[in-house]
Amino acid sequence: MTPDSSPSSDVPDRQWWKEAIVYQVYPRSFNDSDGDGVGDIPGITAKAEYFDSLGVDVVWLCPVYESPQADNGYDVSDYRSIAAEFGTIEDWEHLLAELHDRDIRLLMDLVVNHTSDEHEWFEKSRRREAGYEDYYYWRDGGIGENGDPVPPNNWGSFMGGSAWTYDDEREQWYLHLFDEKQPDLNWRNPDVREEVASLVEWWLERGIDGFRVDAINYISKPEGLPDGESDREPTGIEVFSHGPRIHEYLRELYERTFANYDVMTVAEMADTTVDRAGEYLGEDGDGLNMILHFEHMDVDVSPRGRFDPSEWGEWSLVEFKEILSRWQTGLGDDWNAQYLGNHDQPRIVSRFGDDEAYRVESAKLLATFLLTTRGTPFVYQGEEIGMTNEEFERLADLDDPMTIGAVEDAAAAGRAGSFDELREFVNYVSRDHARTPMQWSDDEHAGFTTGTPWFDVNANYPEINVEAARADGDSIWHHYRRLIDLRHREDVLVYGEYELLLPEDEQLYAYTRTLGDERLLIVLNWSPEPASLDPDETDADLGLANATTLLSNYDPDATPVGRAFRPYEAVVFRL
Ligand code: TEU
Repeated sequence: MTPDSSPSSDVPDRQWWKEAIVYQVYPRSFNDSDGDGVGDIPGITAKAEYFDSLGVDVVWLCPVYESPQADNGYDVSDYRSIAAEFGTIEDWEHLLAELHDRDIRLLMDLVVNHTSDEHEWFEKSRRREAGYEDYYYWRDGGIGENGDPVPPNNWGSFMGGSAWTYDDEREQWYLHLFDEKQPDLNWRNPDVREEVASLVEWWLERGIDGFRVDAINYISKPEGLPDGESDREPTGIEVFSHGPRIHEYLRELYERTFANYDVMTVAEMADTTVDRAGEYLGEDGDGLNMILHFEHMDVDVSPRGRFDPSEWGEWSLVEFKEILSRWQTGLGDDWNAQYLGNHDQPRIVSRFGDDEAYRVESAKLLATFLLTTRGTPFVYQGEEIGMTNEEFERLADLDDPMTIGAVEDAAAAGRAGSFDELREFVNYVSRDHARTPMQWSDDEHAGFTTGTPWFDVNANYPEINVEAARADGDSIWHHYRRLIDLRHREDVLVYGEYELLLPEDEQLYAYTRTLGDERLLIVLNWSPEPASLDPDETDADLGLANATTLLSNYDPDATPVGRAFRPYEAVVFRL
């Protein structure tokens, strides 16, 4: 805390995880140490100094457990071991030690809505081994009008097609809300809940600092597994999301595990509103610390679902502000996570900024937004150097089963005859954009590997890479570093109240953060045209004339008071 920031008595419920900045690592695409073309744990450890120099406090590691990699590790076949291609448990222990030595904490990914079909629980379950029969959702199907077998209900999978697959060995259908290699665990079975609690405990005992909890809003399915009836996609989502016993399961898990450790828990929950969030968050909810909600991720896609190709690509700043402000102010004493991108989303500068004429300015604006709003900020690898979307020319260029499933569904529904008809849509929504290898330098393959990368490196790496960014004091990377530093120094940026100004302005996103006597004003010109801030139009008496500039993405000495904000100009003022 600096001498001029507020005394801690003004801060209710100070917590390390509220003050932390999280950096998300997608191991497969981060850094390859052994030249096999796939990122690995020693590669991540080699970048411990990198995390430290950027100033982040927590590293979130996407799944590194043993897995057939049908969904890049989100299909776990053994929760207590490390995938050979990523390293060994000793490598993982070394990573943890190297991070902890630098006061950086480690968040693991907890994927327990489903396992891999190669997990031994599933193998035993499909053989009906005693004690394992009900570990998953097994059901008999029916016979359709033409005499063919039909699945037990009409639910669709997030990866396209039906959520059910027939298993010849067990001679029954099993449920998988994601890929057919990701069967859903049956949380109704107390033995399953016991297994989950025990593996969570196992990792907590190894000294990790918390979990990001995957797709957790889907773990409770209603009695009888009724058909879905809305036109939302995938079919049935309104039935299988936030099911009837979800709070019982999460509260039980919390009391048996997280409650006994000083850890942070972040629940990934699509399809969640502010009102509902309170039921999950805090001691008076299910004990979770924060939620990765999706409302702002849905701003530019079809209301029926992100992979519906009939509507996409349009979004308005006014609506974006409305959504995010609702989350900023609507949670009462509860806390939340703040993010713009991750491994499931396109690159933020391509989606919410301008990745051509104003790539640097708009990437810095997005960083300013992320690091000056309320909630623990999550930075996804590559955002800090303004990595952009890739251009996928053919279906064969894609890797992500969700995008490929959406293309196959569109073809099956007669919406598109060829990939070409969907190319623009795919290039807008694909999760693959986030999964191209991290661009470290202008060496071959961007310094990611000395071998052949598992996924093509974006061709712009000679220009956009960490080495170049660190060498240039004006770069996006240094802007992130300065913002992280500022957030660490200013309690008001963490704990201050958020107030939106000018809600109807189509270019400016302006808000104040207030804590005791401290007040900051953040003005973001979220557009490629100049825009003026007229203090008379705002409700608050801002006293802008006496404001000082704390940070700007243009010349910091040229305070924009009395003149228009330039394209994508982003300024943090102290009032
Ligand atoms: O994502 C969850 C997920 O994909 C859905 O919750 C969401 O509804 C969907 O993306 C709609 O846009 C997590 C992981 O982050 C992702 O990488 C995995 O593929 C998925 O779970 C399955 O484990």
